[in-house]
Amino acid sequence: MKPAMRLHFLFFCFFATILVKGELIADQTCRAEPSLVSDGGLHKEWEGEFFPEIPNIKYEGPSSKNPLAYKWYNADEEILGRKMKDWLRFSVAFWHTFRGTGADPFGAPTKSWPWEDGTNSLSMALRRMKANFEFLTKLGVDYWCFHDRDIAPDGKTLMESNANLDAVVALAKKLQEQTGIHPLWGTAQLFMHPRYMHGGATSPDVHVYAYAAAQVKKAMEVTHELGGENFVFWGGREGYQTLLNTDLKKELDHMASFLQGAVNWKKTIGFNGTLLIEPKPQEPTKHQYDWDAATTTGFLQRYGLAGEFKLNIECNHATLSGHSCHHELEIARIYGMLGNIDANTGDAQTGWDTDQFLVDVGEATLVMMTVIKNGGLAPGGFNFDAKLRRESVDVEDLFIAHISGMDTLARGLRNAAKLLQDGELTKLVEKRYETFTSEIGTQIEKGEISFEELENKVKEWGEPRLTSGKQELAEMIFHSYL
Ligand code: XUL
Ligand code: CO
Repeated sequence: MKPAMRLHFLFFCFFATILVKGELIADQTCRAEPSLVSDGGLHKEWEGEFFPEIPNIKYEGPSSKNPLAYKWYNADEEILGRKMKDWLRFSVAFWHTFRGTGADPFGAPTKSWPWEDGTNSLSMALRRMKANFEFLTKLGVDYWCFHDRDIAPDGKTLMESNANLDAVVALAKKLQEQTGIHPLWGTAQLFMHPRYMHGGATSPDVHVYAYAAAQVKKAMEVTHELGGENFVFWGGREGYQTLLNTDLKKELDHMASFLQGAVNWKKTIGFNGTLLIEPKPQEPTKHQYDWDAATTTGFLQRYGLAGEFKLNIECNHATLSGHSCHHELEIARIYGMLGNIDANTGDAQTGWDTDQFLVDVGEATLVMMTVIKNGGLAPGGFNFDAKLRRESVDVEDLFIAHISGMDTLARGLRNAAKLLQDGELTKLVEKRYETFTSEIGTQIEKGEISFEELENKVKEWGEPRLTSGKQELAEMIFHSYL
């Protein structure tokens, strides 16, 4: 690359990194120059294990001080009649765990995993996939998640990209057969490449819309080929920066046509997985169309797509939209739209998507209350859309982070099961609404009573008595279970 071009490229990297998740950009765009499919002579053979120092992670119970052991997650232990692993269905996100570099808008990558050779080559992608399966096996999880472009390098043409993807998918399939692990979900990455700067499905350029459709078509096919249980749409650049240059109605109509196209393709190829939409309010665009669970459900209903999709709720996205994760999960649950959870958390002092591993047991208990009330998540699960901090650079940190996140949710599951089984909080809530179990309450809920009849009732009853909301008692009960 000429010096001037390199400068230009670095400039792009800097801004792209600000706009999206620093790690993905840094890895796939800044470290790797576009269209890299050759080794650049850097490829070295990899012998033996990728994590020789790490044993298979086992359950040792709450008193264990071993950082490489589970204290709360006991995969085969039954809680409320179901194995913990079946409630939780943990998945590792390939993009963070194997493509995360620790780069941020102000700093270069910090991770230098021993198996990486600094290229975005096909041979590197194949080696990385082997590392992925050793990681999944040692951690003892059954699922993984991927974007098309984080498992295989972009080529110079769509067909070259597809061929790269096919080569990596063939290896992944072999490793899946050996391990019994398969994708919780796959997705198409429609936000990294400059062609998608105005969006994919909502780009004003029909050529870009077509490219996005072709990319999703292929990503759905390989997800199907690998036995993926779901397919996710996170509209990374489906939104706007200013309404002054945007035809809002056209973009929403186009997004709906695109999603309908995906539904049609799913049926054509016989893919039975669930299609999931992942709401997020902002970042990278100022306003993302899938703002939150309620907005996304409204959009799907308006376009007649609600029966074809469910939601993938990500906790850090929930807080960015001004809600709690619990709120987003409950909205999705009561609308019958809860499909999957991207497990992570944000930072109370930081206003963006920090994608941290969840360590707050209270939060995990709230999350698991919804999951239990939902009867579980299958065919969805918990995908760790979470990354190591920039400063965590040891290979064992990758394991510790996942173990910690899994233990937090497992502890949440134990707490939530006990809390719901004991029923104290449920009774408190039922009591608050008990007047609605009266004859009039039932008539209201059935829509069988008019305002006039209600007015007559008030004339008879007089002024309502003030009843306590019992918030502090509810909080006391909840916290006694943590
Ligand atoms: C972005 C995000 C994505 C999606 C998949 O914030 O969460 O990683 O989960 O594209
Ligand atoms: Co996510």
